[in-house]
Parts: sequence; C-alpha cells; structure tokens
Amino acid sequence: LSKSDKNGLKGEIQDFLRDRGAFKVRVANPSKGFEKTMKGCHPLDVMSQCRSVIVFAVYIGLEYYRTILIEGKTQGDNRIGHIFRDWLSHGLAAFLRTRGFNALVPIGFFDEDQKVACLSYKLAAFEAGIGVYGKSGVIITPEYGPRVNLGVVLTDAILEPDRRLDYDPCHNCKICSKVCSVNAVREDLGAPTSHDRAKCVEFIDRLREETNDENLLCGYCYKYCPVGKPNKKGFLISKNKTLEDFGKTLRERLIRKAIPAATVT
Ligand code: B12
Ligand code: SF4
Ligand code: SF4
Repeated sequence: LSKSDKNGLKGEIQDFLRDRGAFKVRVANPSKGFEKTMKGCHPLDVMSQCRSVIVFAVYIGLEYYRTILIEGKTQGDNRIGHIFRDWLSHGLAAFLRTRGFNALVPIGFFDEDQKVACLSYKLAAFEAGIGVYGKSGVIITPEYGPRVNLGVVLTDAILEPDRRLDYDPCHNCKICSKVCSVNAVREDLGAPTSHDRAKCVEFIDRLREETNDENLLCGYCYKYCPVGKPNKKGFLISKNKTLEDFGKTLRERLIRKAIPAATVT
C-alpha cells in the first residue's frame, strides 16, 4: 500500500503538499475550537459548507520575502514566497475539486485598514497543531520556530482532524521583546496578548512610508527567535532587507523617523 492508500484522502493531500515543499500538513475541525476568532472571520463565515481546515507550513528564510520588481519597482505585496504559497494552495484546491469536493483558498482582508485578514492563518495553524502562538504573536513550530510560511485551504471534504499541540516554546525567553525596536512585545505577558499588534503595524507602516517601500518588513522577532535551528543559507537577504542591514546609524535614523518617540537602544 502507498501512503495515500493507507491514509485515504488526507494522506493524498499530505503527499501532494509534501512533494511540493511543505514540511507539515495538518487539519482542524471548523466546528471545534476557533473560540478566539474575530467576529466575521470564522472559517464558516468564509465558507459556510466548510468541514475541514487544511493548514500547511513551508520552511523559509527571509529570502522568502524577496519582492518581484516590475519595471524596477515594487508593486504591492508581490513577494515571491507568498506567490509560491498561493500556488501550492490553489494547486491543492484544484486537486480537491477534481475529486468532487469544494475547496477555497481564503485570501484578502476582512478589514484592510486594520490589517485583519478574512481568516487568521495563525489561528488555523494553532487549531490544527502546526505550532503555538509565541510571545512575538507569530506561530512557533517545534521544527523551525517562527520561520515558516503558512497556507490554508478550506474544503467540504470530511478529513480526520488533528489536535492542538501541547507545547510551550517561550518559557522564560525574552529575546523577541529585547530585539523589538518599538517595544511591541511585552515580556511579562503570556502569548499572544504579549504582542502589541497596533504598535507593530504602525511601525511597519511608517517604515514602508519613510523608506519608500525600500524596506517592507522588520521581522527581528522572527529572525532571532532561538526555536528551530536557523539555517544560515536560508537567511540570505536581497531586495527587502531587515533593519539590521542598514547599518547602525541609518537604522536608528529610520526608526526615529518612523516613530519619533521610539527609544533606540
Ligand atoms: C496583516 C499581517 C501582518 C501585519 C500585522 C501583523 C499581525 N500580527 O496581525 C504586519 C505587516 C505588521 C505583519 C508583520 C509580520 N508578519 Co504577517 N501577516 C498578516 C496577515 C496577512 C493577516 C494577520 C491578521 O489578520 N491578523 C488578525 C489577528 C486578529 O489575528 P491573529 O494575529 O492571529 O490574532 C489572533 C490571536 O490573537 C487570537 N487570540 C487572542 N487571544 C488569544 C488567547 C489564546 C490562548 C489563543 C490561542 C489565541 C488568542 O485571536 C486572534 C484571532 O481572532 C497574515 C496572513 C493571514 N491571513 O493570517 C500574515 C502572517 C501572520 N504574517 C506572517 C509573518 C511571517 C510576518 C512577519 C514575521 C514578517 C516579517 N518578516 O517581518 C511579521 C511579524 C510581526 C508579528 N510579530 O506579528 C506569517 C506568520 C507565520 C507564523 N510563523 O506565524 C503570516 C501567517 C503569513 C503567512 N501566510 O505565513 N503581518
Ligand atoms: S524569541 Fe523567545 S519568547 Fe519570543 S517567541 Fe521565540 S521563544 Fe518565545
Ligand atoms: S516585526 Fe518588528 S516591530 Fe513587529 S513585533 Fe517583530 S520586532 Fe517588533
């Protein structure tokens, strides 16, 4: 028996995604858990006939955030890794449709101004047991820490659900709160309330504005999290640099410009 025969459709889905680069594929039941969903952003709000939430993770470095330049300019959010992830998700949705199921890739915002997606991939990953929320507000996987990109496909196929992980990666670690330039991670609070989303969003918005989209992201908390062994080769940075790559003086200037009241240490 092949893996797929043994595990049925779920096994086939896992094979499909693993063959294309995902290292972990799990399923959440939309009718269980999801208590922390924002109003309007439940999987059943996005797809009323959804019976399974398929979540997968791809291991990445910051290179993943390299942006495709069109006529020498960044055009919105066309980051290469996101396109790859969406390609995987749509490939799986197409595969499920050939099997007679409905499938939907949740893309886009519920509230664009507040940067709230129509479905939180992190919450889906938490419910499916891909990882748990860390103090920095992102999902920490035992395998690669936060350095993963998450994909979600909703379907009406009934698949055996997995469980949340019983895992506490943060313990007394304070690294993300120490490296965050704008104190958006509180070390004294538990995850995920420790992450001040508004501060982080404001900082990144202003950073983009001040650097004319030269610097799209910060990601210090993501880069320095000690969980999962960082593979140096995965951290080649090209077009979209992190703040660190701007050199100390320029970095401090960018932070001050972005948030004048920020304390730069
Ligand atoms: C908008 C967005 C941003 C915004 C806002 C960030 C944010 N934290 O919301 C900005 C531009 C700042 C950003 C930055 C980054 N992002 Co971003 N972002 C998104 C996006 C598109 C939507 C996030 C969203 O809607 N949040 C809305 C809030 C409401 O959802 P939530 O954060 O999960 O909050 C839930 C919990 O708080 C939960 N909750 C509340 N109380 C409790 C209590 C308990 C016990 C539990 C379990 C849950 C819980 O309730 C909320 C849901 O209702 C997602 C993709 C997606 N569709 O999900 C990627 C995503 C979250 N980003 C990602 C990444 C990697 C980053 C960066 C590292 C990028 C970088 N290199 O800098 C940084 C990290 C910043 C950080 N520390 O969070 C990854 C995260 C991967 C991971 N390991 O978790 C995602 C999932 C993209 C992807 N497909 O992989 N991002
Ligand atoms: S850096 Fe430390 S505290 Fe922050 S998310 Fe990673 S393990 Fe948790
Ligand atoms: S992405 Fe940057 S600003 Fe946001 S929490 Fe992480 S280190 Fe802080």
